Amino acid sequence: MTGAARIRSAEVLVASPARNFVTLRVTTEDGVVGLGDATLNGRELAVAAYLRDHVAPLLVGRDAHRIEDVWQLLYRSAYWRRGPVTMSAVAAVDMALWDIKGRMAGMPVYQLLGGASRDGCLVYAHASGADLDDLGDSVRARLDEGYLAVRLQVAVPGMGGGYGVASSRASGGRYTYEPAKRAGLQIEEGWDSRRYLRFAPDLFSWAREEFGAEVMLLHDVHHRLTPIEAARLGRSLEPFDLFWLEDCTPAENQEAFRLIRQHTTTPLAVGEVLNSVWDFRTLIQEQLIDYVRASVTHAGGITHLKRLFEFAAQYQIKSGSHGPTDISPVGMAAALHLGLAIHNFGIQEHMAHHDLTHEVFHTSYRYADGYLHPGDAPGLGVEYNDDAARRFAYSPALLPAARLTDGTVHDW
Ligand code: CS2
Ligand code: MG
Repeated sequence: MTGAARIRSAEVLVASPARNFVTLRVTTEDGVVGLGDATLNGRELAVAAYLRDHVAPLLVGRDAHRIEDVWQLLYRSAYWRRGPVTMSAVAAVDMALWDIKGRMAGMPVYQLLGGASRDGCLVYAHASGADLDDLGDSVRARLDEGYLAVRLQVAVPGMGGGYGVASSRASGGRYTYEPAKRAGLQIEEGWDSRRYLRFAPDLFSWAREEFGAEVMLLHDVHHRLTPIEAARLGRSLEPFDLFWLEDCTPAENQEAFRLIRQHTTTPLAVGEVLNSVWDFRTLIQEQLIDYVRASVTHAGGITHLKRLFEFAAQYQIKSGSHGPTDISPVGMAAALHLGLAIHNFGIQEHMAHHDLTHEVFHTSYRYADGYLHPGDAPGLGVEYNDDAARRFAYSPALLPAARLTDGTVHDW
């Protein structure tokens, strides 16, 4: 095989710089290194074992250049298809091979994907608060940083908390929302859909009065409503011109969105827990949503997510990649390379990582005035610092559970 770049090793790196991350490092016989993100929040070690025990032995000796062939091999020959663990493992390999190809070509990955379709990727930041005053401070901080789009989450009065509310100020005075908690027992939060549905229009009416018409406002319902409740929410928020309403009901039943769509013109974003193009088939073909929220890290890597976004493009649906702190800087870099290259880019979530995370992951993407650019370093542009990583041992962390007032487990 002329020009082959044989794989010498595939190592799984688990570290917890401020939060847990699983990283795959693929090295060729010539010493070219590629990184892939394999972090599945709260279920990290399942992907680490899948990669270490079942995928790494398959990779050694293969040609790192054959990205499509390796993708198809991992997807088809496992026999067991799809699912978050499998698709995150495949994603990590795919990212690492794109990284290697870019480094060998001396080009940033976005150039290999067809080159830039825009100057930078529009991003949205998070703002949250225990009440509207607190939320106001958080929004103003994001606007001062130049963000043009902000996601608003606030505790619902009388409900004791709510999805997406930051519990602490992290480094640099930033509010970062970290859903996974390093506690022995799983944290449980309360939920009351009626209170929430009454309060949500007040929240956005306040926000428009406070911050004006121009700023793009987003909101995440985190799968808490039934389809008809979601339809009502979408309709009640129409006067406030949301950029999108996210995960208003669980999407395993894709047809549920037909009902929501009949009732509201509020743009809908779906899919951070989905991982295959098949999970989106009805949502896309029937034009039931406006933004695809899948991520490079959980939906089969650059190769598969590109396919999914191109499918969505035929129906005028745009990308809106998931980008919380539980996607590592490697996953974020990959999302930015893909986002810069595709035509139907919509927006990218940007929940800035903790300073400790950047001690392990050195990135070359850059933020300015509401946009992120992946940078022009060869490959994905991220380096992994082993010495720093050794200081941060894995520490189990769990996502919370939600319970209704009567104690029934609800969707979180
Ligand atoms: C959220 C996430 O970013 C988002 O939109 O829904 O913070 C989500 O809760 C976490 O990624 C779960 O791991
Ligand atoms: Mg979300």
